Amino acid sequence: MSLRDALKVPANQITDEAVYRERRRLLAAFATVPALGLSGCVGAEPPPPPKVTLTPEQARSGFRTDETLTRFEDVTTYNNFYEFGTGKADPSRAPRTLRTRPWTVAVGGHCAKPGKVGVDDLLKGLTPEERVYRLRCVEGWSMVIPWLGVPLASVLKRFEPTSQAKYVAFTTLADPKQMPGVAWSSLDWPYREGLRIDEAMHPLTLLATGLYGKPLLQQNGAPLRLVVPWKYGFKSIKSIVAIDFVEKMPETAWHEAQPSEYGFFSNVNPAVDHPRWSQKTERRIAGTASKLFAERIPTRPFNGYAEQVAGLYRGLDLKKWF
Ligand SMILES: Nc1nc2c(c(=O)[nH]1)N[C@H]1C(S)=C(S)[C@@H](COP(=O)(O)O)O[C@H]1N2
Ligand SMILES: [Mo]
Repeated sequence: MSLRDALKVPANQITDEAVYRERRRLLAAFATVPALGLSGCVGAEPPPPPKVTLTPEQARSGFRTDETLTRFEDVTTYNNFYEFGTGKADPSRAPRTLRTRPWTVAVGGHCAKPGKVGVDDLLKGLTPEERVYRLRCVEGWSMVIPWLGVPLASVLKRFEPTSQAKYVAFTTLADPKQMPGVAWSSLDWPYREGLRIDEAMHPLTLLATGLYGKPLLQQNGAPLRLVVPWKYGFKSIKSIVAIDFVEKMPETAWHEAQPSEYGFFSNVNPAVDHPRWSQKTERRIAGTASKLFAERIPTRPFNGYAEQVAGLYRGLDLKKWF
């Protein structure tokens, strides 16, 4: 039996959040053993990222768009949040069981100042900025959303990541008392995601706390979630309780569930199809148009953010490292 199997305890037998966190940390430790077969290459790590500098003006150009915004009603009722059910309407219909205060984020791994921080302390001194970003989902729909949040980099820097911090691993709360979906085995909880350190530090990467000027609703990942606009939607992990600086590419919930369909990078790429469907076009859920009848539009490389992020992947085979 592998360590991973040994750690698989049915979610409904666990009530203590601390048990989840410990299990998550053990899983992270296990992820350093070269047996995960990411992208079909057992234990393989991609080449180190190139050094890239982006001018503030180049970065800012990514936050602005004249595209029609997705309506608040659609952003808050057509969701993916498996902790509250697998249907798009389930998260907004779920009872408001998530307690978003007090809310603690544990920051650890390769950094000089690890610690447990309350969400308000984590964000102290940072003024949320509005940034309009597209969220492009892997099943072929997209939204244009005015997010409210802080650059993830400004938060991560406080913990002083060391040179061994090559990746950042994120973990969602997994408390069946607050999240009914965690009692079902749609995914192996807790939901986990990861970014390479340069992706996490990129000025387009946002730790979002709200949208349309209001605090995040439960269904959108209250009290804080990631927004990585050039990647497929599942990278934008919700309701984060742990952030770890790690040396090896961390395992992620969707990659673990279906490695051939969900790669670690998951950069929006019309040239790389999902094994079960094309990724060349998307339906934009925006304006007053019914989402069901929205016209298909061509999907752009990096979700339209190539100017800001393509440099991060210079020399990387995007078909191999999808
Ligand atoms: N914890 C957690 N985060 C998650 C998910 C989830 O099921 N659980 N779904 C992801 C997927 S697949 C998408 S497309 C986006 C959807 O975000 P939205 O509902 O705010 O549009 O959240 C992502 N973050
Ligand atoms: Mo998604």
